[in-house]
Amino acid sequence: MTEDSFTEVRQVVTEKVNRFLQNVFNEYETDLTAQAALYSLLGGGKRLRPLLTMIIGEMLSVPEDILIPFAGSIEMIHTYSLIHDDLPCMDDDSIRRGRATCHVEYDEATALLAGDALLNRAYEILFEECISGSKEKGKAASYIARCSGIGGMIGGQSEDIHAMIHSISPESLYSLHKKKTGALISASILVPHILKGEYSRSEETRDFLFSFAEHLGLSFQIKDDLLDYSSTTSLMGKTVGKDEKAGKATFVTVFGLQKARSLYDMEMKAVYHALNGLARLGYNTVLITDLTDVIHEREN
Ligand code: GRG
Repeated sequence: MTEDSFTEVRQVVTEKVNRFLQNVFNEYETDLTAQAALYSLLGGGKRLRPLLTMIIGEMLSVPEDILIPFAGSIEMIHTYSLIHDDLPCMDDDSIRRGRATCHVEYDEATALLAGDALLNRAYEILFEECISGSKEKGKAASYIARCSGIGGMIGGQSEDIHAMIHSISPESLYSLHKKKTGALISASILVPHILKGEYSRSEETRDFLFSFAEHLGLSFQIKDDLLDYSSTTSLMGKTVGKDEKAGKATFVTVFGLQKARSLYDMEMKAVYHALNGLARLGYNTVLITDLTDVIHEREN
């Protein structure tokens, strides 16, 4: 695959996901909370999680129309988490995805409800898929809920709120970020495999996908911490450099810059190792490798 053809695939898939997302609040056009939710949902964002779901789904030969509601719901849950994370009671941020955060553009109460609306609408979409669909759809929806909940993203966020540089062990830092950032990335990667159901190469495939997901999630967070240290607010589209000032535990503040960079390299090595494993099983990993390169090289 040439760079151009991946760029084209990325654009086409992103457009399909965006088209799905544009319509999720159609019944509520005049509702201010729905407008605030759409403001955050449609105002930028790299769409990396739905891209992971769609491209891995394609690699596993899961039909696109089955994948779309799952990919879209994951992006809705991700967006809700960003809206809530930006609230004054959490990270208190004023810029996200290159523009005013939801509570700055609207108000705190509306932003809180917009996040709630996104989460609940995501689950409504998933329930609708389960009602009309297979057992696999139920399992995939349940996995998304698990990864988003107290054992995943919310649990990680809860630990992160209280994690300060001097009181956290390296093991706890890894564990909280596997949950906070890694769990929803895992859902994006494992959902296509769950939707595919049982088949001959299933166990080995699942193991490589698990490994890919775990290391990609960790590398994603370490890179975020490295960018928070070295990038600019305009490039990132969100406020940078707050973590160190606030005494927050990040891979850079806990391990130092050099060590954080080498931990990042280690995670990325493991990511590509897992992709090689999938290629050895006979999958066409060209697109997912290209997407991984994009994630690896991201500057925001
Ligand atoms: C509030 C329940 C709750 C959870 C919040 C994910 C999260 C948990 C907070 C976000 C904090 C943060 C910036 C974490 C670093 C990794 C991360 C999730 C970055 C944002 O994801 P991108 O880069 O964002 O994919 P876009 O905007 O491109 O979708």
